[in-house]
Amino acid sequence: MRIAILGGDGFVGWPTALHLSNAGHEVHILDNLSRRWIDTELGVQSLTPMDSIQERCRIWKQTSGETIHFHLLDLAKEYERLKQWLAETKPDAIIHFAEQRAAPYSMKTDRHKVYTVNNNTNATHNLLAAMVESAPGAHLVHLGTMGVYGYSSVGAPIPEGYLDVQIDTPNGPKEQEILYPTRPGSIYHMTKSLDQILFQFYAQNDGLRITDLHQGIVWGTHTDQTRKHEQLINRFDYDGDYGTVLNRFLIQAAIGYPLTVHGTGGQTRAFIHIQDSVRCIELALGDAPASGDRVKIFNQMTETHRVRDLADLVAKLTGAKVKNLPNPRKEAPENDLIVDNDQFLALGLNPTTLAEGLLSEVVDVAKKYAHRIDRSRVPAVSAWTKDIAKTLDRDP
Ligand code: USQ
Repeated sequence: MRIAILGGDGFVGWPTALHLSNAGHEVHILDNLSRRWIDTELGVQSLTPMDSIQERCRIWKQTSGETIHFHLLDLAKEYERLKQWLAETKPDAIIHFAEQRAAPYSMKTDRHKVYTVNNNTNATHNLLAAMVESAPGAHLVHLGTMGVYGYSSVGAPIPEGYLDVQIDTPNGPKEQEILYPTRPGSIYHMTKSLDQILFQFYAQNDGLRITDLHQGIVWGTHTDQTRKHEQLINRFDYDGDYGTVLNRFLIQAAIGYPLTVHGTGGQTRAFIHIQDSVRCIELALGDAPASGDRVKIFNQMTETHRVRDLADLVAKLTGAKVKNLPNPRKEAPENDLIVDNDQFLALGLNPTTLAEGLLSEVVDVAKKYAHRIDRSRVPAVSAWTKDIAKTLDRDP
C-alpha cells in the first residue's frame, strides 16, 4: 500500500513509519515538526538523542534499503497544499497522528488551550474535507484516545465505540445505537472527542472509510525497527507536560528522583506498549470498513493499572522511593476501569504485558541517557484550574 503518515515524526508516528516501511509499504511522512518546536518552547529535549527527520530517513535507507519520503506540511494551516498532495500522491491509506497530544500542555495557559483546539480540530477537518475532494477511497486510520470516555466503566466494560440504548417514546421503548458518551478530562481529550463527531459526519455523508483507534497510555521506547540503528531511536519524553506516567516513573527511578504519584494514585488507566501500538495500527489497516459503513472504533489498549500500583512495581524493581504529590489535574482520585479490546485480539494481537524484563529495559535506556535529564523539568506544573495551581508543591 501507499501510506501517508501524518505526524510521522512523533513518538508513535516514527516507529509506525518504520514498521510499515519494513513490511514493504510505500511510506510518506507529512509533518510540520511542531513537536520539535514545542521542545524548544518548553526548553526540554527528548531523553534519547533524536536526529532530524531527514537524517532519520537517510539512516533507514542505509539500514533497510527502503525509502521513507518526508514532506514538510502543516495540516492545520495549509489546506490547499494538502488537497493537492493527496490528489497527486493518491495514498491507499492515511494514518492521522498530526495532533497536539499532551493533556498538561493543553491546560498550561489559555494560549495553549486555543492552540490545541485550533491545531487539532483544523487538522482533522482539513484532512476530511481534502479527502472528499482528492482521496475519497483512501482508508483513514486516526489515533484517538481512551481518555474521551473519562475513565470510568461504571462496573461494565467500556465497549468499542458504540452503545445500544433504549429510549422511551410515546410508542413504547425504542432501541438506538449511539457513540459511547464522551467525558473528556482535558482540552486535549476534548479535541479527540470533537474528532469523533467529525468522523461520524464524514462517514455518513460522504462514505469515507474511517477507523478510530482509542489508544491507552503508551509506555516503552523501542520497537524492532528502532533497535536496528542508534540513530533510528524513538523519542522519549520525561518532562511534566509530555512525559507519560509509566515512562516518567522509569526515568525517575533511573536518576534517583522520588516517583511522582499525583494524589493517592488511585487513578486507573489503560496501557499499551509501543511495539503493540504499531502492530495494532497495521492490523487496523488490514481491516478497513467499506464505504457507507459506520466509523470502525477499536479500543487500542492491552491492560489496565492503577497509578499507585505502577509506582509500587517500579519501586520494587529499582529501589526508588514513592512520593504522593498534590494533583495538578482535576480528575477522579480513584476509579475503576474495565475495557473491551476483543477486536484486536480477534485480529491476532498478542499483547506485550508489563513484564519486569521490559521495565528494566526502559530503565537501562533511561540510565544510558541520564546525563541528558534536566531534573528541574521533571515536576508536572501545568494545573487544570487556577485554584489547583496555588496548591502545587513544585519541589518534590
Ligand atoms: N500521573 C501521575 N504522575 C505523573 C504523571 C501522571 O500520577 O508523574 C497520573 C495523572 O494524574 C493521570 C495518569 O497518571 O491520572 C495518566 O497521566 P499520563 O500523563 O500518563 O496520561 P494522559 O495525560 O492521560 O495522556 C497520555 C498521552 C495522550 C494519550 C493518553 C491516553 O499523553 O496522548 O491520548 O495518554 S489515555 O490516558 O488513555 O487517554
